[in-house]
Amino acid sequence: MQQWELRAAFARALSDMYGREVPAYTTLLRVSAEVNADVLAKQGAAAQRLGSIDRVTAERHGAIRVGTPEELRQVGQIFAGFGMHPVGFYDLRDASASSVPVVSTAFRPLDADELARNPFRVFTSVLVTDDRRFFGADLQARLETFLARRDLFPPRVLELAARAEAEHGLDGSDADEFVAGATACFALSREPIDRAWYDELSRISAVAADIGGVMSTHINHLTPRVLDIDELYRRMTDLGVTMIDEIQGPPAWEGPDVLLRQTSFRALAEPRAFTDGPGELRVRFGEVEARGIALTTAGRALYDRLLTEVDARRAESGRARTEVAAEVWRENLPGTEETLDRRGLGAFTYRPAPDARERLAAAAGPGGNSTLRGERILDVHALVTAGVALREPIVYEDFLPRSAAGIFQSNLTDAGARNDALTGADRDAGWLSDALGRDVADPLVRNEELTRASKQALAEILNLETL
Ligand code: OOG
Ligand code: NI
Repeated sequence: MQQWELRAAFARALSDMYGREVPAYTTLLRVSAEVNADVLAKQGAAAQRLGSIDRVTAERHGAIRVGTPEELRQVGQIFAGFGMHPVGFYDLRDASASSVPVVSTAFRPLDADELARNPFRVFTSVLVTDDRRFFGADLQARLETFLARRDLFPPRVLELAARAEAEHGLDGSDADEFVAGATACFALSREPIDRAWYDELSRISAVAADIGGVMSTHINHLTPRVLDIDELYRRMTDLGVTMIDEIQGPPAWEGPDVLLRQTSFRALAEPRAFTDGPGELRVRFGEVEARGIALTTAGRALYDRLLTEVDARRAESGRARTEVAAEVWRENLPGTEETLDRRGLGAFTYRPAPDARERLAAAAGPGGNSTLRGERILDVHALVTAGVALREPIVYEDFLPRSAAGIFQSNLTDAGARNDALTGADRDAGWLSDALGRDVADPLVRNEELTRASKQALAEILNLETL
């Protein structure tokens, strides 16, 4: 089995397991599929502008949380076996008003063809045990001692993962063993939980307890992709599922969808064993997302400015976030893909139209095929306008720190305790890379590479010097 087949099998196995563990997830999958079918019927080809319906239907992201740099390194090895690489650095400690003492990355395929085959990604967080805003020295020591005693990932699974990575796949029974073994690492454990220890951590942060209060990790949620998240939200609410207050990320508006919109609901309490008898915990939830066009560095900077603007106007007027955001969006964001691209805000690739050379020759002026209507071709937009090249949006394959913090936060019962008078611990993408022993890719740089490579290929096919 090639890595993408392993990855697809892993995503399916996790989905089957999560469906058995969390029944509301199955409802979410059904409603998502219904919404997607309706959008496809109504919009036809336009519905598949940001991915084929097959990709979108199979698409999931999961979330897991680990406790130590060593656990992070091991899980990075497992994901590498599935062709999933660390992309992006998210610091949720500062993105949230609640107590969320973690930093995160997402493991996902990097290459466009790998993403098209199966884009499975896992948002992965690691506890920051030395952050004094959350953990005093004594608690930190006990937490680290507890974490050092656990083995989340069996050596055999790690060995198969390393082989899958080195050989870009695995044969027959090894492949099955790897998928089953890796999936089992993320099942909810039946091992009894020490209630006093769990409660002590819960008082600081429910997330800390979920990670450091138990001897195992588990898949925390598994998120399908939907083509109309506003409709999904309405339908789930109609079914009696209490969703969080609003959809996170960009507002609903008439222009192009950019980045990522997400919403979630709290899962039911699940029975868990405790050392002093049976009990229950409510730690998992359901989430759904709609993906839009990725932004460039300039587009992302604009997005971040718009968030600040939305906050400011809300503080002034007390109006609802969604309403204010739609207004700010209309004032500042281009209403079409073309302008998003021309203003350098959206991330796109370009490919030759089916009869690109003929079209270029037909449109070319007297200076030969490096001119179009008498002007030298210097930018790709002229080629798109002349129908020589086709513009294709790059899908946003990553996450948003504010939304992630919102998802964490809205599924917690209380804010926990943090002392902002004390200093935190330094964490950045470099720290993550060192812990993982792998480069953490920067999604903005990655998309720039995709854009540049597509322009270069186009220039070569059309015999142009450069674009
Ligand atoms: C991760 C929360 C972030 C998302 O989609 O933004 C996330 C977690 O709960 O562990 O999954
Ligand atoms: Ni999520």
